[in-house]
Amino acid sequence: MEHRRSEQAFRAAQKVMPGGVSSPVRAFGSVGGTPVFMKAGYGAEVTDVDGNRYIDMLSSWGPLILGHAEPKVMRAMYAGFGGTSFGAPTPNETRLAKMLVEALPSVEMVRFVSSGTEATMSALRLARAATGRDKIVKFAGCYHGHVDALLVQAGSGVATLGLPDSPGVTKGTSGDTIVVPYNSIDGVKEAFAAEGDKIAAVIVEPVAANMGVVPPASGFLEELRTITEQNGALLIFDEVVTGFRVGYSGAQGMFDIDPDLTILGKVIGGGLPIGAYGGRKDLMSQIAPSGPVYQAGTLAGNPMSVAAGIGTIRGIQRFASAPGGADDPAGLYAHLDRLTGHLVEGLQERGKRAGIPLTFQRIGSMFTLFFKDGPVGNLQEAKESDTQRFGRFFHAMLNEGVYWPPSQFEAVFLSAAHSAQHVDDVVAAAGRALERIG
Ligand code: KE4
Repeated sequence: MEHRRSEQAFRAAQKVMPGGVSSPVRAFGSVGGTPVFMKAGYGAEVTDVDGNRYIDMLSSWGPLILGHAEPKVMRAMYAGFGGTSFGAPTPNETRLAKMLVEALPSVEMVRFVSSGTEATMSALRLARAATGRDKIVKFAGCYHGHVDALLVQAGSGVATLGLPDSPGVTKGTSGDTIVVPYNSIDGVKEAFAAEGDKIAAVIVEPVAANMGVVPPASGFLEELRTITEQNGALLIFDEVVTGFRVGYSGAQGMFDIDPDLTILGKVIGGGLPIGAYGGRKDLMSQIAPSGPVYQAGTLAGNPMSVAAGIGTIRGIQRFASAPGGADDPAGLYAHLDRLTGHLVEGLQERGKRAGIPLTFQRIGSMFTLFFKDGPVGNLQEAKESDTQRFGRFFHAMLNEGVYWPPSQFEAVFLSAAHSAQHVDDVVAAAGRALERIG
């Protein structure tokens, strides 16, 4: 495959943008080589600036559950408003807010922002204001956006005060964050035993996707709900990835748990910039202007973003093969679960043929292929993966015309636009790639 134009584009980009990209993971840092610059996407396929076509396994890190440039979403985006932004309220914001409230039983009110990071930052501020407490518990390997308070790494020990995980994050900021291994209820209990009356909230990816896909251990989320309730702390589900991805009611619907606050993004904007946080009315009504907790945004609830979000959620609701008929949003998720299951079965079979130890962890249409033997239950186990071999797999797949997520610690996301033929083609390509990397 020819990547001359991407190489030129990357050289030009590096002159005026740090690392030549707008977000670090796009720079292929963990897989090596020159990032591919994209020109267009349609359905399950993308085309790069050299004209190479790929089956897209990234779906823009999750938002595009209906595929690229889905016609109804594109029409909704252009038809739904009379301009790009007004800085004034619009009816579509209320329409999208109502869709979220109807889909998520724990959410009575939402506020829109422009990214998942902003939504997390605002939810943490609200949790601290509502409880009058400062400390936050997070889990190693979970990523919630580049919020200072959460760019912390675990120290030694099970429940440790966070250490700054990036220059520019102050010890003061990270000192209010306690880091616990994912799936470690003992760690959570230890944190509450030590600081229970100071902990404002526990924030968790209910299905972790940023150390690769790591499902919650049985009972983990239920225990978090019980411990936070017993200690007067809030439970925050970061559903930026899982919201409208693992099911119409997200992971909270899948596991039947009501968090106090929920963070959303990605799918609810259909690929346009968006974030949202929501929860009980008694909490959300504390957000300005109805309450004292300040949060604002010039482009929050942007007309194009909310129109694309409405178009996407309506597309989910209408999905043709919905067994319950037009209004059974579960239809898309059952279809994607079957399709992704076939893909993973095929990949497992090819991995066995190549004699390469692989572990697959999947929830619905999102999964990670770990280059290691044995389950991954937390960050430490994820880091046992052979990232060098993953890098060779990534490039072998790229040359086969399959755009895999450029990091071992991310997830593959399928869409309604992926067909059985796409799945067969990806399995065949993986078979050749795995043989080649040996
Ligand atoms: P954004 O600020 O990127 O919209 O959302 C941050 C965020 C919050 N919560 C979870 C669970 C997330 O996964 C993310 C962002 N996800 C990454 C990919 N895993 C975005 C890719 C990137 O950073 O370029």
